[in-house]
Amino acid sequence: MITPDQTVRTTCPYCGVGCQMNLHIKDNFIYRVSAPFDAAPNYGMLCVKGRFGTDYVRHPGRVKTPLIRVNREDRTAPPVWREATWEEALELVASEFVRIRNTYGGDAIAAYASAKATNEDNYLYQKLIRALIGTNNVDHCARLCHAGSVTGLQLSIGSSAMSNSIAEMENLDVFIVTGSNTTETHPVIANFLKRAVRKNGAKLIVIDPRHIEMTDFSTLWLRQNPGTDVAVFQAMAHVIVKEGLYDPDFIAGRTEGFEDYIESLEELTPEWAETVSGVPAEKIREAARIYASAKKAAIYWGMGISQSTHGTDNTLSLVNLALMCGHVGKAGTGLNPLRGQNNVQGCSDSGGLPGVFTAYQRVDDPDIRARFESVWGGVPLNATPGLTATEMVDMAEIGKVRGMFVLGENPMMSEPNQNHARHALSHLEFMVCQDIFINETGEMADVILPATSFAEKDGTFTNTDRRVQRCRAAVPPVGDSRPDWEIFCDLGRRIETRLGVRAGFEFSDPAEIWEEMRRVTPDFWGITYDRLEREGGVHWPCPSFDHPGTPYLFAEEFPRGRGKFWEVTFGTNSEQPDAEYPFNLTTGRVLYHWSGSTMTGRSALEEIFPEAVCEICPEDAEKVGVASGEWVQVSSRRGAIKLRALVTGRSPKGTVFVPFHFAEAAANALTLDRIDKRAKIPDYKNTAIKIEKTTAPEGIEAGYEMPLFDRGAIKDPVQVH
Ligand SMILES: Nc1nc2c(c(=O)[nH]1)N[C@H]1C(S)=C(S)[C@@H](COP(=O)(O)OP(=O)(O)OC[C@H]3O[C@@H](n4cnc5c(=O)[nH]c(N)nc54)[C@H](O)[C@@H]3O)O[C@H]1N2
Ligand SMILES: Nc1nc2c(c(=O)[nH]1)N[C@H]1C(S)=C(S)[C@@H](COP(=O)(O)OP(=O)(O)OC[C@H]3O[C@@H](n4cnc5c(=O)[nH]c(N)nc54)[C@H](O)[C@@H]3O)O[C@H]1N2
Ligand code: SF4
Ligand SMILES: [Mo]
Repeated sequence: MITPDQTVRTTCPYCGVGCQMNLHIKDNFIYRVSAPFDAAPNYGMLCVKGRFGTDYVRHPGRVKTPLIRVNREDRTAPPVWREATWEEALELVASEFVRIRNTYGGDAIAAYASAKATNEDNYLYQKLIRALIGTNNVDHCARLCHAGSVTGLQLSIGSSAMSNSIAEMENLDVFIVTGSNTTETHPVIANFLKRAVRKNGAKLIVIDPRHIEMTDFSTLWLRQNPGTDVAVFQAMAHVIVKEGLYDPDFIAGRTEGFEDYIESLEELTPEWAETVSGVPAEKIREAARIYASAKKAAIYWGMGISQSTHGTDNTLSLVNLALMCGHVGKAGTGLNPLRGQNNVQGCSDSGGLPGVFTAYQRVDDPDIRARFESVWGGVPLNATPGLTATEMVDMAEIGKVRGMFVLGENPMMSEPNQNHARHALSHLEFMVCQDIFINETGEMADVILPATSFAEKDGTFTNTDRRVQRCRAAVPPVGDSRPDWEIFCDLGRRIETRLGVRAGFEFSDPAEIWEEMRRVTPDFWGITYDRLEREGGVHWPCPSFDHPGTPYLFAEEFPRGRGKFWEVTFGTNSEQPDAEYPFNLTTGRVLYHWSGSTMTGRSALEEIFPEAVCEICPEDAEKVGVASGEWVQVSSRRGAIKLRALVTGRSPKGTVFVPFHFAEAAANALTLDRIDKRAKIPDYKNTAIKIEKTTAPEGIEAGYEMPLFDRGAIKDPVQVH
C-alpha cells in the first residue's frame, strides 16, 4: 500500500462534465486517481479517461524546453528543432509578431485560444491579442463544435449556455437526447441520465441515426436519415399544434412570433417528414405527444445537431419545440447543448471569441470597449469583430493572415479538409504553437512554447453547466515548461516594451488574473477563489458575493426578452452521396480517445483502442466484400485513408462512422470545408465517400487482432458506485 505524499483535489482535463478528482501523488508522480463521493458534479464517478487517462502528464514526449525550427523555409517538411532558452524564444515571438503587426496591421495575425487551458490563461491570452496585437482575430474549437447551437440559441433566446444543471438530470421525467453519443462523450452525465430512466422511470426519446448505447435505455428511438433533423423536429411541432398540446400561457407570456410560425408548419406533416427522414410518421407523433404532454421535459444535444451546414436551423427547430411547450426556465426542463472540452464553456466566457470580451460583452459596443480600455492601461481597442477559426485558415491561404498563434489546439487534425488546412498554414510567415506536446500542427510551427499540463498549474475551468471550478497544481512542471498564463505575462511585457504601452501583464498568480476578470465581468463578480475553495464550484451568472450562483437559467425572462419562434424550412447544403461516392461518412468520437489523441494517444488508453476503425453495417460490408478486421480504403473528393472495417449494426445502411482521433487515418483528410452560413461551422457528419477493400499498409503486422473486433460493439466501462 502506497501512502501518498499528498492528495490534490482538481478538475478532470478531458470533457465538459468537469468531474472532480483527487490526484494521489508519490514522489511527484500521479499513481492513482480517485473521485470524491461528496463533491458535485460527479459524486464519486469518473469515466475511464479521468481514472486512467492522466498519465500523459509524465509521457517522455512532453516538450521540456522552448524549441525553434531550424528548417523554417519549409513548413511542410519534417521539422528540425533546436532547443532554445525562454529569453531567445520569446524575443523571437515578440519581434516576429510586432514585425507582422507593424508591416501588415494587427489583423494579419490570427490566434487560436484553447478550450484545454484555464479561464485565466485564456483571459490573458485574448488581452494580449486584442490590446497588444490590436486584432479581434481570436477564436477556438467552439467554432468547430457548438457554433451551430450557439448561433441558433442566440437568435431565439439570446444566450447559448446550457440552461439547466447536471444535478437536475437524475430527476427528469421526459427527455430527448439527439446528436449526442452521451455514454462515450459525456460518460458521467450519461450515468445520471441512465439513472433517471432506471430509478425515476423517466421516458427517454433518442433521435440519432446510429445505434448508440443510449438507445438501449430509450422509450422511443427515432432513427432518422443523417442530416434530416429539421424535418423530424418540425413535424413534431406540427403534431403539437394540430393536437393542441402546446402551452398557451407560456407562449403568450414569454415568446413572440408564434402565429406566423404555426402557419409555416401547415405542410410539414409527419407523413412528409417520413419521406425525408425515413422515420415512421407514427413514431414522430408519439415522440411529439410524449415530449409535449410531460409536466417538465428537457432536451440534450451534441454534435449531430450542431456540426452541419444547417446546424443553426437544427438548433432553431429544437428551440421552437421547447418554447411552444414551455419546457424551459424551470428545474428539470431546458435547452442543453452538452459542451465538449473541459473548458470550452470557460474559453468562450473568458473572451476566446472574435466578437466578444468576457461573458459575451461585445467588442463593437463603445461603452464596453471603454470599460476594457480603462482597465487595460488605456490602450485603444479594435472595434471590428475578428475572424472565426474556419476563416483564419481560409485567410492564411490568401495571405490576409500572415502570423498565427496556436494555443492548445490542433487544427491540422481538427479542421475539415486537412489538405486545404495544411496548404493554408504552409503559407504563413510565422507560426507559434504553445502546447504540452508537439502535435500535428506543432510540426508545422516556427516556435514551440512548452506549457505545463493541468496537473502542474493553478486556475479555473468552467464545465458544461457553467460551474466554475478549481484546477490545482499537484506535481512540479516537466523540464522548463511554464504555465500558459505565465508565458503570456512574459511575452506581453516584451511586446509592451517594443510598442511603448502598458496594458498590464504583471501577475504573480492566477488568482490575481481572476480578480481582474471579475472586475470587468458583472456575471463573475460574486465568484472569488476563496469562495471556490469553500463551495467547490459556483454556477455563473453570480452577480454578488451573497448570490448563490445560477444552476438554471431563464426562470423569469430570456436574455433577448421574449423567446422568438423561427420558421425553418428543411433543405441541405451537405455533400450528398452519388454514383461515384455512394456512401455517407459521419465522423465523431469513441470513449477512449480525445480529439486528435495528442493526450490519450500518450496514455494507457492507447492500448485499449490503438487504431482507427470504419464502422460499417452488415449489408454495406457485404456490398464492399469486407469482414471485420479487414482493410478498406475510404476516399472522398479531398483525400483517402486506409483503416480496418468493423462490421456492426451501430451504423445505419448507407452511412459509415470513422472516429477523427487517428493521425494515420485522419477522418479530416476526407471531410469538406463547406460551412453553415451563419454559424461558420463545418459539416463533419456528412461527406460523400467510396469504400474499397484493400490490403494492409506496409509495416503492419499480420494477424494482429484488436479485442473490439470480437465484441462487435464497444461496451461502456464507466464505473458506477
Ligand atoms: N471520448 C471522448 N469524449 C469527448 C470528446 C472526445 O474527443 N472523446 N470530445 C468532446 C467534445 S470537444 C465534444 S464537442 C463532445 C461531442 O459529443 P457528441 O456530440 O456526443 O460526439 P460525436 O461523436 O460527434 O457524436 C455525435 C452524435 O451525433 C450523431 N449524429 C450523426 N449524424 C447525425 C444527424 O444528422 N442528426 C443527429 N441528430 N445526430 C447525428 C452520431 O450518431 C453521434 O451519436 O464530446 C466531448 N467528449
Ligand atoms: N472530423 C471531425 N473533426 C472534428 C470534430 C468531429 O466531430 N469530426 N469535432 C470538432 C470539435 S467538436 C472540436 S472541439 C475540435 C477539437 O479540436 P482541437 O481543440 O484542435 O483538438 P485537441 O486535440 O483537443 O487539442 C487540444 C490540444 O491542447 C493541448 N493541451 C492540453 N492541455 C494543455 C494546456 O494546459 N495548455 C496548453 N497550451 N495546451 C494543452 C493538447 O496537447 C492538444 O494538443 O475538433 C473538431 N474536429
Ligand atoms: S466524464 Fe468527462 S470529466 Fe468526467 S472523468 Fe470522464 S472525461 Fe473526465
Ligand atoms: Mo467539441
